[in-house]
Amino acid sequence: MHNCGFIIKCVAGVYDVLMEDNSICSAYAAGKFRNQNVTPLAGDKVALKLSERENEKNLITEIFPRKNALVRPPVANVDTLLITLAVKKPNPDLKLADYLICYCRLLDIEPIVLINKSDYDLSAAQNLAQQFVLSGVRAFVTQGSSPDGAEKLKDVINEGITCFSGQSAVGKSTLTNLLLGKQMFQTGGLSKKTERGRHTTRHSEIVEFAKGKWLADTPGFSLLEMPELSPEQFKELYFEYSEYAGDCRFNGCNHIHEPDCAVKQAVEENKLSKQRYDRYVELFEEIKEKWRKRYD
Ligand SMILES: Nc1nc2c(ncn2[C@@H]2O[C@H](COP(=O)(O)OP(=O)(O)O)[C@@H](O)[C@H]2O)c(=O)[nH]1
Ligand SMILES: [Mg+2]
Ligand SMILES: [Zn+2]
Repeated sequence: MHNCGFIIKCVAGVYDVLMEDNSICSAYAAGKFRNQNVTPLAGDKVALKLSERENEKNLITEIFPRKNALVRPPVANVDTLLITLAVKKPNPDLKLADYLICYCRLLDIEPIVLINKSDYDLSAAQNLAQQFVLSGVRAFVTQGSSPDGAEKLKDVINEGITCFSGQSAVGKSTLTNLLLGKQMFQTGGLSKKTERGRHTTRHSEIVEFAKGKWLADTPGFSLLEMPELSPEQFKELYFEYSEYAGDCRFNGCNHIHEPDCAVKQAVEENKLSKQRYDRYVELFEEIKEKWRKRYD
């Protein structure tokens, strides 16, 4: 008998599949996946062949087409990435955030920027958030150390699957606990050992924190796992520049050294974030350099 479900957990090759009747079915991947070099992941919608006899296992027989799949955490069909920054301690790595936004757009994930530790400096947090809002990216100020914002944060996150990313110590575990309403994780970086255990590629889990909203239990989406972008690809991922690019004098304008550039004009008029534009110029040059040397 065939049935469909949604993988919510994988530990050492055993999958928990949420079935249409809300029951959870324990299942294994059919052998054919190994030959095809694919692994079912948390977040996958799958078809199962349920056991008809004792001693027989429930088998995942089909994986429905994915919109995307991350390497770490190993989760498929991610809808939202919470790019988390701190106002300070640690100082925000804004280039990392910009880069992550590019990859989100490449993978059809909505980036949402969270400026955490706002208790240190609320107006600095709001200014940082504004840079992203001017770039068409939703951004919110948060304070992991207070439970007050939890409901609002739950509301702004999309239905589907969400994952945290960002530098160490910005507050990812703290905010995860806030969303889940329980101490799922130790915070303060004291749990290196246990968290490393969770981070193995053999474990992944998504947890429902509000109706239809699922959170991956480990932060991820590291730059190391991403394909290298060509300068051309990189530029196209600044969606907020596309609406001006048609008015640049040169076709294929990179919005850097070219005269009569509508993007630079919009930056001067504060229609686009100057800070994010300055980082764009730096990142563009870095990516161009790397791309040129890619076969060395
Ligand atoms: N002042 C302040 N500290 C916070 C806030 N959120 C988290 N922290 C603290 O920052 C430290 C690192 O947080 P953690 O969640 O472990 O960061 P992670 O490495 O990103 O998972 C911990 O000591 C938290 O208690 C916040 O909004 N304000
Ligand atoms: Mg953590
Ligand atoms: Zn231009």
